[in-house]
Amino acid sequence: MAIVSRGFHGRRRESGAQLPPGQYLVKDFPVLSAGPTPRIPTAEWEFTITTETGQDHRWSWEEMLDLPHETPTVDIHCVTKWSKLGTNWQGVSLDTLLSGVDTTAGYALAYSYGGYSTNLPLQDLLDGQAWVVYRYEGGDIPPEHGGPARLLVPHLYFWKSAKWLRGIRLLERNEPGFWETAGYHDYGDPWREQRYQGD
Ligand SMILES: Nc1nc2c(c(=O)[nH]1)N[C@H]1C(S)=C(S)[C@@H](COP(=O)(O)O)O[C@H]1N2
Ligand SMILES: [Mo]
Repeated sequence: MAIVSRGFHGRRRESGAQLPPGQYLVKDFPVLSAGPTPRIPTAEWEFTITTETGQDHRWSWEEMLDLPHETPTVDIHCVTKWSKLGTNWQGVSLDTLLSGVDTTAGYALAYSYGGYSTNLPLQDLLDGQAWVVYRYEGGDIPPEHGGPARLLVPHLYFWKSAKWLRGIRLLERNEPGFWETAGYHDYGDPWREQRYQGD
């Protein structure tokens, strides 16, 4: 596993490519939402990690803001082919959130206020690859872009970065989310152009 992923990142750096295959650059920030934008007051917002044994770990807005934060600058790649380079976020690493969580789960299902969900291997949330972000370019995240807080998993297509994040369920078995059930690729690596099932 580790060897495959090291070799893969190596190849990417050697190629010098900033854009995954089939993508084009945008300067603006498109909004892609499958439904209406939910408005969640931060006083009511909470984030829950539920383990495969049913244990809940819950953070209020204040508790989330009190955790050590990071400021990732990342490129994002939407499956509809736009990419945006060098976006600046602030939030809490999933490594931090999962550090006190006792789990042997292999999979995660992120779910949102409003009903959206998306799945990914738990490993893809670890090792500095994923954050719960609550600031974008120095301000609050606008509601249409997923505020108060969204998931940010930039190494996968952006549909994996659930907006209006409500929680993450840790699962022993893979469970497809909203777009994955509708025919999108289960994993969604933009560098391998995994857009749809069978890619
Ligand atoms: N809750 C929720 N999260 C979501 C979506 C959505 O429809 N609902 N769309 C996904 C898709 S397809 C993309 S490309 C990005 C778009 O984020 P943006 O609107 O901030 O550009 O959010 C992802 N997260
Ligand atoms: Mo997307």
